[in-house]
Amino acid sequence: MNTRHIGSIIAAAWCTFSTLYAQDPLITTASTRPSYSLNGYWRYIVDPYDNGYLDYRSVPFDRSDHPGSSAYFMNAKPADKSDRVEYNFDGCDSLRVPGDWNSQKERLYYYEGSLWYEKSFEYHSVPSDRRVFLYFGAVNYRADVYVNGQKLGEHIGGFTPFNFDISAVVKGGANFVVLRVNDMRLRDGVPTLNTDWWNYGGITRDVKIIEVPATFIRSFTLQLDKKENDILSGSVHLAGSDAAGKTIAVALPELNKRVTVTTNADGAATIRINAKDVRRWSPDHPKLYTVTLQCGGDAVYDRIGFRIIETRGRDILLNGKPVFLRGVSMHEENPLRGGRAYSMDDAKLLLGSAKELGCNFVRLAHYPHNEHMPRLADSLGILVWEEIPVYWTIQWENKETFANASAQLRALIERDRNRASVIIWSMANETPVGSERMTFLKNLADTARSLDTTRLISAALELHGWGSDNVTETITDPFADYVDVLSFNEYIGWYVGLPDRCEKIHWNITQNKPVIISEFGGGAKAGFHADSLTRWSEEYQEYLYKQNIAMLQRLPQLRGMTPWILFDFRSPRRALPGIQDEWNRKGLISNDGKKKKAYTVLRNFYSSMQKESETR
Ligand code: GCB
Repeated sequence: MNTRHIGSIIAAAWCTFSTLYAQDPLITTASTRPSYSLNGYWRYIVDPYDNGYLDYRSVPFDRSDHPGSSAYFMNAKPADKSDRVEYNFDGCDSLRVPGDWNSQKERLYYYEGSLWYEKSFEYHSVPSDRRVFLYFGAVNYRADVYVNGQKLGEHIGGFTPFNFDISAVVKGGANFVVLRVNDMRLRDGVPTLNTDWWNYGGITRDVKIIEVPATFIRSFTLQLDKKENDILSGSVHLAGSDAAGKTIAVALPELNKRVTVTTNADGAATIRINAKDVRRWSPDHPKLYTVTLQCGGDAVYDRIGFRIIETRGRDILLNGKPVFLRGVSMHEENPLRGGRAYSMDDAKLLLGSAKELGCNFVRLAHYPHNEHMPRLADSLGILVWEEIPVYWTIQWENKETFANASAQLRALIERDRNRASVIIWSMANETPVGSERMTFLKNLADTARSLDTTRLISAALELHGWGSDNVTETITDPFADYVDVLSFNEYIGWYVGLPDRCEKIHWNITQNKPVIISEFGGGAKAGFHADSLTRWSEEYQEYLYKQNIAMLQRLPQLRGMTPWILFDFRSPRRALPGIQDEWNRKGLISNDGKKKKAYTVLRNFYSSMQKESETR
């Protein structure tokens, strides 16, 4: 057989193979369904050369045409243990799931590459009228998933949920799941090679098994209708072979409301419920209603708040009233424990700290955070900006990169579209103006609008030029025309001049839209005190905040801000010894929980804004 022949066989096999690898549509009703948790300790093997995945010709072992012995598959569990030539999970060390590997093992602190996870679990035999799904909250960055030695598929993107139907492979008794997780940063990835945060690898969010009837409620959404404010409108989607013509009962028991809807040929139905006596959700009254859906043997529920968010000229209106967004930016990191945040307790630390600062708004930067965050924000009454990791320099011209970004955006919207707290979908952060980037972002914004008409679109843009006088600030980015809220990052007093530069700035922002300052700030090492012109001192950062706040109050369209950032956060870009030590020090609170002087400046400003809004 000549080489060309082998190549074409491989190519043909690969095509069939990759279509098999599609994951199942996301079950957005997963969070409130009863489930069997696979959280806990998983055994692991570090595999920097990808030996468990690729043979010595770099061909994946799990490709259907691969002639290799199963003994070389990381996922194989030979009946006779001696079959396994190179690998064995027995006797391996364990990692906690959910959780990143970098913060759990010192030797994995800087590790970027492949790591294999394994967990054994007992299950019962599944009746033929039930379906079983394996659900992951998120795995950073690429996951290859195997159950009982059979590959289910792959998922790309480190911050969004996904699930696989395992009904055909799970069995009564002992089972095992194996994941190859690879967190290499990729030029064509989303995000790409360069970011200002730690690339935490691993199974970073909850893992669970969900069992449902053969036909089940895969997703539903219910919101106050933006056009008809006295109607709750939404949709429901069934999955399964028998999804057409099904009756679904939708109820809000607290208000004695109940309607039934019937699914169309695609298993979908629209919902309309009279909303006259529904109390609106707001930060002051974060009222949530239990909404239940029942279809045959399947029943789901969610806790949902109902509110209207819109813009009028330069105002952001929440339930028809202008609102000022007293915000702060945050990463999904628990600096006190170290590592990626993943739990409700972590969410309480992050959102509780924002609340204590006087915030009614947070920016969850720079990627989708775990689902506890918007759920807790719903019940605490905090408005939320969510974003996808289209950060700095994505490959704008690459169709696969777009498909990747768009898949992350879709999964985020699908997951959080019932969260009243979430008011803004952000498309990108600090991306360079250019025609390919414009098409990319415009297509993303169109995607978001096609999926959700009830929220606002934004992106963290940059300031453009200072005019001939060197102090006139403008936004000339054409993407400004496509957003509902104009947001930009500005680092006057840190990357641009000293803090007193703020006094000279003249705003010339001509767009008739509300403005949110998505970032401003500067670094300070907690406990380092000096005069207000000494960089890294708390006094410098304090002065910078005072100057910026005074400057921003002269911006007529200012309707909110999310200064950078609540806590110091880990970043490999921040090496300055004795000061940064791999922490970005722009936090208002240090990584050991100390409030810096600038914290008080912002808290006082927010408390004055809050009083002003109460007396209006
Ligand atoms: C930015 C980025 C943010 C960085 C920050 C900084 O503009 O959006 O991700 O961490 O600046 O500290 O430089």
